[in-house]
Amino acid sequence: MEVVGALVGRQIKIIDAGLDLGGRRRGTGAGPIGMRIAGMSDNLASLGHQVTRGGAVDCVDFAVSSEGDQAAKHLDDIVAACSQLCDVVAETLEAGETPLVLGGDHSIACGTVAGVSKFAQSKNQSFGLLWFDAHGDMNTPTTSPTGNVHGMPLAAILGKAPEALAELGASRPMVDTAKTVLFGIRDLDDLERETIKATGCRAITMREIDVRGMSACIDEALELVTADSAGFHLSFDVDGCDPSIAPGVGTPVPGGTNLRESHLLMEEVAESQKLLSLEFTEVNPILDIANQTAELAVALAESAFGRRILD
Ligand SMILES: [Mn+2]
Repeated sequence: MEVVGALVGRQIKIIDAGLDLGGRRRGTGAGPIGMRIAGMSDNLASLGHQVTRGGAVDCVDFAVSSEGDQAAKHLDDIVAACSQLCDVVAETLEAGETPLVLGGDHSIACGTVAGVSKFAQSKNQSFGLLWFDAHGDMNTPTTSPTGNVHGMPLAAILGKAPEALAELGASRPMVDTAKTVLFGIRDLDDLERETIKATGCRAITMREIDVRGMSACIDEALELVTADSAGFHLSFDVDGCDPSIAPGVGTPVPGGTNLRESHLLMEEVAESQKLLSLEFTEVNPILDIANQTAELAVALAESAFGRRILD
């Protein structure tokens, strides 16, 4: 498989996935609009990429979606959106383009990663997954204190549950656990902690980042997700950043990465030249301050797609 990680001249397809059912908090549905207004397309194009619109995934409106199973609320409508997103992402990669998915709450990652897995399998290759987040997103319907599906996507991707999401990919788990890295976590539920340990994926906490430094942690993470793989998907939950720079999120947790640390991650992602696909999740313009969080996402996307301070 050809690696589509060039610093210039990439074909980037922006796909809107404005889902708000997974967090059961309205506003993330407007995330794609916020990032669009903040200049996502034009700013990436100015770096020398060709940027196109890939349309929007159908997301059932919160007002008409039924909760269904209380252990995994709105699951049916979330699965429908993720299934559609999976197909779009796989087709985009197949066409030699880079999917840039604009969320939407983090449950959309089940669709994105499922799509990457289908593409990778068709090429007989493996891929890595870098999951940037304040949370573990590793609850299951059994362990979740809320039944909110946006706290479960990584559990589904790694083959556990909810069942209907775990089955969306080309294989189960969708991605090799040894090539999966959780990055920036600082807020876990008790039972979720056990699930993270049981899966055996690498989990780099904010404490570890404090002790070892951001640069060393990024190096290790990128080594794991790129080792013997076609490339990696970066699932970027903006709540992984400190709320002082990313206030527009539904579940802010103090103590996240600061502005330069966040950019350093993206700059190193660009340097790796192994970024297959990228998504931004949990941007909530309704909770934001003058679109600051969407603007942060756009600036971070620029770094991930090759913007440099010098030269
Ligand atoms: Mn998340």
